[in-house]
Amino acid sequence: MERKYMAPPYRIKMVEPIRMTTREERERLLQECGYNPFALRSEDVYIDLLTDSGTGAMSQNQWAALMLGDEAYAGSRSFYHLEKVVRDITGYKYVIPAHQGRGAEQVVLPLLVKHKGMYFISNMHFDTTKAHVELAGARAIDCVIPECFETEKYHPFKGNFDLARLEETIIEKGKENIAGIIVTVTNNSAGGQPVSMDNIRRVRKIADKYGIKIIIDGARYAENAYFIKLREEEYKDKTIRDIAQEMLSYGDIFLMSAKKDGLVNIGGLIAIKEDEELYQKCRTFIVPFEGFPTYGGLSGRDMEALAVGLEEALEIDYLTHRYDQVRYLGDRLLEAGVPIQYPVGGHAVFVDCKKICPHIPYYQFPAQAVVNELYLEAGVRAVEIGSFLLGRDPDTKENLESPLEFMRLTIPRRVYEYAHLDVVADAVIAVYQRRHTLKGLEFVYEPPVLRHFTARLKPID
Ligand code: P70
Repeated sequence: MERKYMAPPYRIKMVEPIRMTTREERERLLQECGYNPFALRSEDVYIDLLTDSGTGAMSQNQWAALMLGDEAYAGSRSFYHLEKVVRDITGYKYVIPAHQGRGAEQVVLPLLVKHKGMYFISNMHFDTTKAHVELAGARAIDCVIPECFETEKYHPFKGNFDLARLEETIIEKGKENIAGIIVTVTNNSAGGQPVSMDNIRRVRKIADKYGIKIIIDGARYAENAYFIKLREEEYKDKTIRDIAQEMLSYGDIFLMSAKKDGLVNIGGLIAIKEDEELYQKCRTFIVPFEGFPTYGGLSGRDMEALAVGLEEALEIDYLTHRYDQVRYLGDRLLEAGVPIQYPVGGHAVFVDCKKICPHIPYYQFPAQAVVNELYLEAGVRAVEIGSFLLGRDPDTKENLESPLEFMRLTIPRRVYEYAHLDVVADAVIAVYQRRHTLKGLEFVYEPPVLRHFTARLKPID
Protein backbone atom coordinates (compact mmCIF):
# COMPACT_ATOMS: atom_id res chain seq x y z
CA MET A 1 0.00 0.00 0.00
CA GLU A 2 1.22 3.51 -0.87
CA ARG A 3 1.44 5.60 2.28
CA LYS A 4 1.24 9.37 2.29
CA TYR A 5 4.27 9.61 4.58
CA MET A 6 6.79 6.77 4.61
CA ALA A 7 7.49 5.02 7.93
CA PRO A 8 11.14 4.95 9.01
CA PRO A 9 13.26 2.49 6.97
CA TYR A 10 15.06 1.48 10.19
CA ARG A 11 14.26 0.24 13.65
CA ILE A 12 15.63 1.57 16.90
CA LYS A 13 18.51 -0.15 18.66
CA MET A 14 19.59 2.41 21.23
CA VAL A 15 17.71 5.27 22.83
CA GLU A 16 18.67 8.56 24.43
CA PRO A 17 16.16 9.79 27.03
CA ILE A 18 14.87 13.34 26.66
CA ARG A 19 13.12 15.39 29.31
CA MET A 20 10.32 17.93 29.29
CA THR A 21 10.89 20.97 31.52
CA THR A 22 8.17 23.03 33.21
CA ARG A 23 7.00 26.37 31.84
CA GLU A 24 8.51 28.14 34.92
CA GLU A 25 11.87 26.46 34.32
CA ARG A 26 11.84 27.48 30.67
CA GLU A 27 11.05 31.10 31.52
CA ARG A 28 14.08 31.21 33.80
CA LEU A 29 16.30 29.34 31.34
CA LEU A 30 15.38 31.62 28.45
CA GLN A 31 16.17 34.70 30.49
CA GLU A 32 19.49 33.18 31.62
CA CYS A 33 20.49 32.39 28.04
CA GLY A 34 20.00 35.99 26.95
CA TYR A 35 16.93 35.16 24.85
CA ASN A 36 19.21 33.27 22.50
CA PRO A 37 18.56 29.51 22.65
CA PHE A 38 22.06 28.79 21.26
CA ALA A 39 23.16 29.28 24.87
CA LEU A 40 20.76 26.68 26.27
CA ARG A 41 22.06 23.35 27.49
CA SER A 42 20.72 20.64 25.20
CA GLU A 43 19.49 18.78 28.29
CA ASP A 44 17.05 21.63 28.83
CA VAL A 45 15.60 21.12 25.35
CA TYR A 46 12.83 18.59 24.76
CA ILE A 47 12.94 18.42 20.95
CA ASP A 48 16.02 19.98 19.41
CA LEU A 49 15.45 21.42 15.93
CA LEU A 50 18.31 23.93 16.10
CA THR A 51 20.18 22.27 13.27
CA ASP A 52 20.56 19.16 11.14
CA SER A 53 24.32 19.61 11.35
CA GLY A 54 26.14 16.84 13.19
CA THR A 55 22.93 15.91 15.01
CA GLY A 56 21.98 12.78 13.05
CA ALA A 57 22.02 9.20 14.30
CA MET A 58 24.70 6.90 12.89
CA SER A 59 23.75 3.47 11.58
CA GLN A 60 25.01 0.12 12.86
CA ASN A 61 27.34 -0.02 9.87
CA GLN A 62 28.83 3.34 10.75
CA TRP A 63 29.34 2.34 14.40
CA ALA A 64 30.95 -0.89 13.23
CA ALA A 65 33.18 1.07 10.84
CA LEU A 66 34.60 3.05 13.78
CA MET A 67 36.52 -0.06 14.81
CA LEU A 68 38.32 -0.03 11.46
CA GLY A 69 39.69 3.46 12.06
CA ASP A 70 43.42 3.63 11.40
CA GLU A 71 44.73 6.45 13.56
CA ALA A 72 48.01 7.03 11.72
CA TYR A 73 48.98 10.71 11.57
CA ALA A 74 49.94 10.37 7.91
CA GLY A 75 48.58 8.17 5.15
CA SER A 76 46.08 6.15 7.17
CA ARG A 77 44.05 3.37 5.55
CA SER A 78 40.91 5.24 6.64
CA PHE A 79 41.92 8.25 4.56
CA TYR A 80 42.35 6.09 1.46
CA HIS A 81 38.96 4.50 2.09
CA LEU A 82 37.31 7.92 2.34
CA GLU A 83 39.23 9.17 -0.70
CA LYS A 84 37.94 6.26 -2.78
CA VAL A 85 34.30 6.91 -1.81
CA VAL A 86 34.55 10.66 -2.44
CA ARG A 87 36.31 10.17 -5.78
CA ASP A 88 33.59 7.78 -6.84
CA ILE A 89 30.71 10.11 -5.91
CA THR A 90 32.26 13.35 -7.13
CA GLY A 91 34.40 12.14 -10.01
CA TYR A 92 37.03 14.60 -8.71
CA LYS A 93 40.70 13.70 -8.54
CA TYR A 94 41.85 15.34 -5.32
CA VAL A 95 40.36 14.82 -1.85
CA ILE A 96 41.31 16.50 1.43
CA PRO A 97 39.34 16.00 4.65
CA ALA A 98 38.53 18.91 6.96
CA HIS A 99 37.09 18.97 10.47
CA GLN A 100 33.84 20.51 9.18
CA GLY A 101 32.49 22.73 6.41
CA ARG A 102 33.93 26.00 7.63
CA GLY A 103 37.38 24.40 7.97
CA ALA A 104 37.20 23.59 4.26
CA GLU A 105 35.97 27.12 3.49
CA GLN A 106 38.77 28.69 5.51
CA VAL A 107 41.41 26.87 3.47
CA VAL A 108 39.95 27.16 -0.03
CA LEU A 109 38.12 30.51 -0.28
CA PRO A 110 41.11 32.79 0.46
CA LEU A 111 43.13 30.94 -2.21
CA LEU A 112 40.60 32.05 -4.83
CA VAL A 113 40.79 35.72 -3.84
CA LYS A 114 43.64 37.05 -6.00
CA HIS A 115 43.38 40.77 -5.34
CA LYS A 116 41.37 43.45 -3.54
CA GLY A 117 37.81 44.11 -4.62
CA MET A 118 36.82 40.57 -5.62
CA TYR A 119 33.37 38.98 -5.38
CA PHE A 120 31.86 35.57 -4.95
CA ILE A 121 28.47 35.14 -6.56
CA SER A 122 26.13 32.49 -5.18
CA ASN A 123 22.49 31.57 -5.48
CA MET A 124 22.58 32.32 -1.73
CA HIS A 125 25.56 32.25 0.61
CA PHE A 126 24.98 30.60 3.95
CA ASP A 127 26.27 32.30 7.11
CA THR A 128 29.70 30.73 7.57
CA THR A 129 30.40 30.85 3.82
CA LYS A 130 29.58 34.56 3.74
CA ALA A 131 31.76 35.11 6.83
CA HIS A 132 34.73 33.37 5.16
CA VAL A 133 34.21 35.30 1.93
CA GLU A 134 34.36 38.53 3.93
CA LEU A 135 37.28 37.41 6.11
CA ALA A 136 39.17 36.67 2.87
CA GLY A 137 38.63 40.32 1.87
CA ALA A 138 36.02 39.60 -0.82
CA ARG A 139 32.31 40.41 -0.95
CA ALA A 140 29.33 38.08 -1.32
CA ILE A 141 26.57 38.66 -3.89
CA ASP A 142 23.39 36.53 -4.00
CA CYS A 143 21.65 35.88 -7.32
CA VAL A 144 18.71 33.62 -6.52
CA ILE A 145 15.45 33.71 -8.53
CA PRO A 146 12.79 36.14 -7.20
CA GLU A 147 10.27 33.29 -6.67
CA CYS A 148 12.41 32.28 -3.71
CA PHE A 149 11.04 35.24 -1.77
CA GLU A 150 7.36 34.54 -2.46
CA THR A 151 6.93 32.01 0.29
CA GLU A 152 3.35 31.01 -0.44
CA LYS A 153 3.90 30.45 -4.18
CA TYR A 154 4.89 27.00 -5.49
CA HIS A 155 8.09 26.69 -7.49
CA PRO A 156 9.87 23.33 -7.83
CA PHE A 157 13.39 24.81 -7.61
CA LYS A 158 13.42 27.91 -5.44
CA GLY A 159 17.18 27.56 -5.05
CA ASN A 160 17.83 28.28 -8.74
CA PHE A 161 20.13 31.03 -9.94
CA ASP A 162 18.58 33.99 -11.70
CA LEU A 163 20.76 33.39 -14.76
CA ALA A 164 20.25 36.80 -16.34
CA ARG A 165 21.21 38.53 -13.11
CA LEU A 166 24.21 36.23 -12.71
CA GLU A 167 25.53 37.21 -16.11
CA GLU A 168 24.75 40.91 -15.61
CA THR A 169 26.62 40.83 -12.29
CA ILE A 170 29.68 39.26 -13.90
CA ILE A 171 29.67 41.93 -16.62
CA GLU A 172 29.04 44.76 -14.17
CA LYS A 173 31.79 43.75 -11.72
CA GLY A 174 34.18 42.51 -14.43
CA LYS A 175 34.98 38.82 -14.90
CA GLU A 176 38.51 39.32 -13.54
CA ASN A 177 36.95 40.39 -10.24
CA ILE A 178 34.83 37.28 -9.74
CA ALA A 179 36.63 34.88 -7.41
CA GLY A 180 34.13 32.10 -8.04
CA ILE A 181 30.50 31.11 -8.40
CA ILE A 182 29.23 29.23 -5.36
CA VAL A 183 26.35 26.85 -6.07
CA THR A 184 24.76 26.09 -2.70
CA VAL A 185 22.80 22.83 -2.88
CA THR A 186 20.30 22.84 -1.38
CA ASN A 187 19.80 26.55 -0.76
CA ASN A 188 19.84 26.55 3.04
CA SER A 189 19.09 30.22 3.69
CA ALA A 190 15.77 30.17 1.83
CA GLY A 191 14.39 26.88 3.03
CA GLY A 192 16.60 23.99 1.91
CA GLN A 193 15.31 24.69 -1.58
CA PRO A 194 16.80 22.70 -4.45
CA VAL A 195 18.63 23.85 -7.57
CA SER A 196 17.63 22.06 -10.78
CA MET A 197 20.05 20.17 -12.98
CA ASP A 198 19.06 22.38 -15.88
CA ASN A 199 19.95 25.48 -13.85
CA ILE A 200 23.32 24.08 -12.71
CA ARG A 201 24.12 23.17 -16.32
CA ARG A 202 23.36 26.72 -17.46
CA VAL A 203 25.46 28.19 -14.66
CA ARG A 204 28.31 26.03 -15.96
CA LYS A 205 27.86 27.49 -19.45
CA ILE A 206 28.03 31.03 -18.09
CA ALA A 207 31.07 30.18 -15.96
CA ASP A 208 32.82 28.74 -19.03
CA LYS A 209 32.00 31.79 -21.10
CA TYR A 210 33.80 34.03 -18.62
CA GLY A 211 36.44 31.60 -17.36
CA ILE A 212 35.17 31.47 -13.77
CA LYS A 213 35.44 28.54 -11.36
CA ILE A 214 32.38 26.87 -9.85
CA ILE A 215 32.45 25.89 -6.21
CA ILE A 216 29.70 23.52 -5.11
CA ASP A 217 28.73 24.05 -1.48
CA GLY A 218 27.44 20.51 -1.18
CA ALA A 219 26.43 20.13 2.48
CA ARG A 220 23.03 18.80 1.32
CA TYR A 221 23.90 17.58 -2.17
CA ALA A 222 22.12 14.21 -1.73
CA GLU A 223 18.88 15.97 -0.77
CA ASN A 224 19.27 18.18 -3.85
CA ALA A 225 19.73 15.09 -6.04
CA TYR A 226 16.55 13.63 -4.53
CA PHE A 227 14.53 16.71 -5.54
CA ILE A 228 15.92 16.52 -9.08
CA LYS A 229 14.70 12.92 -9.28
CA LEU A 230 11.30 13.95 -7.95
CA ARG A 231 10.73 17.10 -9.98
CA GLU A 232 12.81 17.03 -13.16
CA GLU A 233 11.13 14.69 -15.62
CA GLU A 234 14.23 13.35 -17.38
CA TYR A 235 15.76 12.21 -14.07
CA LYS A 236 12.84 10.27 -12.63
CA ASP A 237 14.31 6.88 -13.48
CA LYS A 238 17.93 7.73 -12.63
CA THR A 239 19.58 6.69 -9.37
CA ILE A 240 20.46 9.32 -6.77
CA ARG A 241 24.12 8.47 -7.24
CA ASP A 242 23.93 9.06 -11.01
CA ILE A 243 22.16 12.36 -10.46
CA ALA A 244 24.68 13.44 -7.83
CA GLN A 245 27.54 12.54 -10.14
CA GLU A 246 26.10 14.60 -12.96
CA MET A 247 25.39 17.58 -10.63
CA LEU A 248 28.96 17.57 -9.37
CA SER A 249 30.39 17.15 -12.88
CA TYR A 250 29.39 20.79 -13.48
CA GLY A 251 31.60 22.03 -10.62
CA ASP A 252 35.35 22.51 -10.20
CA ILE A 253 35.60 22.45 -6.42
CA PHE A 254 33.37 20.61 -3.94
CA LEU A 255 33.20 21.91 -0.39
CA MET A 256 31.15 19.92 2.04
CA SER A 257 30.04 20.16 5.60
CA ALA A 258 29.82 16.38 6.01
CA LYS A 259 27.79 16.87 9.20
CA LYS A 260 24.72 16.98 6.97
CA ASP A 261 24.58 14.55 4.02
CA GLY A 262 27.70 12.75 5.24
CA LEU A 263 25.58 11.42 8.11
CA VAL A 264 28.32 12.00 10.67
CA ASN A 265 28.60 14.09 13.80
CA ILE A 266 31.78 15.82 12.68
CA GLY A 267 33.56 16.12 9.34
CA GLY A 268 34.10 18.13 6.20
CA LEU A 269 35.54 17.70 2.75
CA ILE A 270 37.45 19.53 0.05
CA ALA A 271 37.45 17.85 -3.36
CA ILE A 272 39.04 19.38 -6.44
CA LYS A 273 38.24 18.15 -9.91
CA GLU A 274 41.58 18.60 -11.69
CA ASP A 275 43.31 21.87 -10.76
CA GLU A 276 46.59 20.49 -9.47
CA GLU A 277 48.02 23.88 -8.58
CA LEU A 278 45.04 24.70 -6.37
CA TYR A 279 45.25 21.24 -4.81
CA GLN A 280 48.91 21.79 -3.93
CA LYS A 281 48.05 25.12 -2.30
CA CYS A 282 45.23 23.50 -0.31
CA ARG A 283 47.60 20.76 0.83
CA THR A 284 49.95 23.45 2.07
CA PHE A 285 47.35 25.54 3.87
CA ILE A 286 45.36 22.69 5.38
CA VAL A 287 48.39 21.89 7.57
CA PRO A 288 48.44 25.03 9.78
CA PHE A 289 44.63 25.23 10.00
CA GLU A 290 43.22 21.70 10.05
CA GLY A 291 46.09 19.22 10.15
CA PHE A 292 48.07 16.96 7.84
CA PRO A 293 46.32 16.57 4.44
CA THR A 294 45.39 12.93 5.02
CA TYR A 295 43.37 13.69 8.16
CA GLY A 296 42.46 17.40 8.14
CA GLY A 297 41.19 17.49 11.71
CA LEU A 298 39.48 14.09 11.63
CA SER A 299 40.45 10.87 13.37
CA GLY A 300 40.69 7.66 11.36
CA ARG A 301 37.40 6.49 12.85
CA ASP A 302 35.68 9.73 11.83
CA MET A 303 36.82 9.14 8.24
CA GLU A 304 35.57 5.54 8.29
CA ALA A 305 32.14 6.61 9.57
CA LEU A 306 32.01 9.29 6.89
CA ALA A 307 32.94 6.88 4.11
CA VAL A 308 29.96 4.72 5.11
CA GLY A 309 27.62 7.68 5.77
CA LEU A 310 28.21 9.18 2.33
CA GLU A 311 26.98 5.96 0.75
CA GLU A 312 23.95 5.64 3.05
CA ALA A 313 22.80 9.20 2.35
CA LEU A 314 22.34 8.26 -1.31
CA GLU A 315 19.84 5.49 -0.51
CA ILE A 316 16.40 6.23 -1.88
CA ASP A 317 14.43 4.87 1.11
CA TYR A 318 16.46 6.96 3.52
CA LEU A 319 15.88 10.10 1.41
CA THR A 320 12.17 9.41 0.87
CA HIS A 321 11.51 9.05 4.58
CA ARG A 322 13.62 12.10 5.37
CA TYR A 323 11.72 14.28 2.94
CA ASP A 324 8.40 12.81 4.12
CA GLN A 325 9.16 13.88 7.69
CA VAL A 326 9.80 17.44 6.57
CA ARG A 327 6.71 17.35 4.37
CA TYR A 328 4.59 15.95 7.23
CA LEU A 329 5.52 18.81 9.54
CA GLY A 330 4.99 21.33 6.74
CA ASP A 331 1.56 19.92 5.90
CA ARG A 332 0.44 20.05 9.52
CA LEU A 333 1.36 23.72 9.73
CA LEU A 334 -0.19 24.59 6.37
CA GLU A 335 -3.47 22.93 7.41
CA ALA A 336 -3.57 25.22 10.45
CA GLY A 337 -2.90 28.29 8.32
CA VAL A 338 0.67 28.88 9.56
CA PRO A 339 2.65 30.60 6.76
CA ILE A 340 5.73 28.63 5.67
CA GLN A 341 8.15 28.54 2.75
CA TYR A 342 6.21 26.40 0.28
CA PRO A 343 6.97 23.81 -0.89
CA VAL A 344 9.13 22.61 2.01
CA GLY A 345 12.79 21.91 1.32
CA GLY A 346 14.99 18.99 2.22
CA HIS A 347 16.08 19.51 5.81
CA ALA A 348 13.65 21.81 7.56
CA VAL A 349 10.36 23.65 7.64
CA PHE A 350 10.91 27.41 7.42
CA VAL A 351 8.13 29.38 9.11
CA ASP A 352 7.51 32.82 7.59
CA CYS A 353 7.70 35.10 10.63
CA LYS A 354 7.50 38.30 8.62
CA LYS A 355 3.89 37.30 8.02
CA ILE A 356 3.34 36.11 11.60
CA CYS A 357 4.74 39.22 13.30
CA PRO A 358 4.32 42.20 10.97
CA HIS A 359 4.23 44.37 14.11
CA ILE A 360 7.92 43.60 14.87
CA PRO A 361 10.45 45.42 12.59
CA TYR A 362 13.43 43.54 11.13
CA TYR A 363 15.92 45.16 13.51
CA GLN A 364 13.96 43.74 16.45
CA PHE A 365 14.17 40.24 14.97
CA PRO A 366 10.59 38.93 14.56
CA ALA A 367 11.66 35.34 13.90
CA GLN A 368 13.81 35.28 17.04
CA ALA A 369 10.72 36.34 19.00
CA VAL A 370 8.84 33.35 17.56
CA VAL A 371 11.76 30.99 18.27
CA ASN A 372 11.79 32.07 21.92
CA GLU A 373 8.03 31.72 22.29
CA LEU A 374 8.18 28.21 20.83
CA TYR A 375 10.75 27.23 23.45
CA LEU A 376 8.51 28.62 26.19
CA GLU A 377 5.52 26.76 24.77
CA ALA A 378 6.95 23.26 24.51
CA GLY A 379 10.71 23.14 25.07
CA VAL A 380 11.29 22.94 21.31
CA ARG A 381 14.48 24.67 20.10
CA ALA A 382 14.36 26.13 16.60
CA VAL A 383 16.70 28.71 15.04
CA GLU A 384 16.32 32.14 13.47
CA ILE A 385 17.32 32.48 9.82
CA GLY A 386 16.65 36.16 9.17
CA SER A 387 18.01 39.60 10.01
CA PHE A 388 19.55 38.42 13.31
CA LEU A 389 21.65 35.86 11.41
CA LEU A 390 22.36 38.15 8.46
CA GLY A 391 24.28 40.64 10.61
CA ARG A 392 25.65 43.99 9.52
CA ASP A 393 26.97 45.37 6.27
CA PRO A 394 30.75 44.71 6.40
CA ASP A 395 31.47 48.24 5.11
CA THR A 396 28.80 50.55 6.57
CA LYS A 397 28.14 48.44 9.72
CA GLU A 398 24.41 49.07 9.28
CA ASN A 399 22.00 46.32 10.37
CA LEU A 400 21.03 44.51 7.15
CA GLU A 401 17.39 43.76 6.46
CA SER A 402 16.85 40.16 5.42
CA PRO A 403 14.24 39.75 2.67
CA LEU A 404 12.83 36.83 4.66
CA GLU A 405 12.43 36.36 8.40
CA PHE A 406 12.36 32.65 9.09
CA MET A 407 12.10 30.37 12.06
CA ARG A 408 13.79 27.17 10.88
CA LEU A 409 12.50 23.88 12.31
CA THR A 410 15.47 21.76 11.33
CA ILE A 411 14.99 18.01 11.36
CA PRO A 412 17.99 15.92 12.42
CA ARG A 413 18.58 12.77 10.35
CA ARG A 414 17.12 9.49 11.68
CA VAL A 415 16.48 10.93 15.17
CA TYR A 416 12.85 11.88 15.78
CA GLU A 417 9.54 10.15 15.05
CA TYR A 418 6.38 11.54 13.50
CA ALA A 419 4.94 11.79 17.05
CA HIS A 420 7.66 14.28 17.96
CA LEU A 421 6.75 16.30 14.90
CA ASP A 422 3.15 16.40 16.15
CA VAL A 423 4.37 17.96 19.39
CA VAL A 424 6.29 20.54 17.35
CA ALA A 425 3.32 21.27 15.07
CA ASP A 426 0.90 21.68 18.00
CA ALA A 427 3.31 24.05 19.73
CA VAL A 428 3.93 26.18 16.62
CA ILE A 429 0.17 26.43 16.07
CA ALA A 430 -0.36 27.55 19.70
CA VAL A 431 2.31 30.24 19.28
CA TYR A 432 0.77 31.29 15.97
CA GLN A 433 -2.57 31.79 17.69
CA ARG A 434 -1.08 34.25 20.19
CA ARG A 435 1.24 35.90 17.66
CA HIS A 436 -0.09 39.41 18.40
CA THR A 437 1.31 39.24 21.94
CA LEU A 438 4.94 38.64 20.84
CA LYS A 439 7.52 41.38 21.41
CA GLY A 440 10.69 42.40 19.56
CA LEU A 441 14.22 42.10 20.95
CA GLU A 442 17.30 44.28 21.33
CA PHE A 443 20.99 43.54 21.91
CA VAL A 444 22.57 43.37 25.32
CA TYR A 445 25.78 42.00 23.76
CA GLU A 446 26.60 41.80 20.03
CA PRO A 447 29.76 40.04 18.81
CA PRO A 448 31.39 41.39 15.61
CA VAL A 449 31.35 38.16 13.51
CA LEU A 450 28.56 35.55 13.17
CA ARG A 451 26.72 37.36 15.95
CA HIS A 452 23.73 35.03 16.16
CA PHE A 453 25.77 32.22 17.71
CA THR A 454 26.80 34.09 20.87
CA ALA A 455 24.77 37.32 21.14
CA ARG A 456 22.64 38.18 24.19
CA LEU A 457 19.28 39.87 23.79
CA LYS A 458 16.39 41.20 25.83
CA PRO A 459 12.73 41.76 24.97
CA ILE A 460 11.60 45.34 24.33
CA ASP A 461 8.66 46.42 26.47
C1 P70 B 1 23.19 24.77 9.60
C2 P70 B 1 24.70 24.89 9.70
C3 P70 B 1 26.37 24.96 7.97
C4 P70 B 1 26.76 25.09 6.58
C5 P70 B 1 25.79 25.08 5.54
C6 P70 B 1 26.19 25.24 4.20
C7 P70 B 1 25.21 25.25 3.10
C8 P70 B 1 28.44 25.40 4.90
C9 P70 B 1 28.09 25.26 6.24
C10 P70 B 1 29.19 25.27 7.27
C11 P70 B 1 25.13 26.07 10.53
C12 P70 B 1 24.25 26.35 11.67
C13 P70 B 1 23.29 27.32 11.57
C14 P70 B 1 22.41 27.56 12.60
C15 P70 B 1 22.52 26.79 13.75
C16 P70 B 1 23.51 25.82 13.87
C17 P70 B 1 24.38 25.59 12.83
N1 P70 B 1 25.18 25.04 8.35
N2 P70 B 1 27.51 25.41 3.94
O1 P70 B 1 22.59 24.31 10.57
O2 P70 B 1 29.45 23.97 7.69
O3 P70 B 1 28.82 23.93 10.12
O4 P70 B 1 30.20 22.11 9.10
O5 P70 B 1 31.18 24.35 9.45
O6 P70 B 1 24.49 24.92 5.80
O7 P70 B 1 22.60 25.07 8.56
P1 P70 B 1 29.94 23.57 9.17
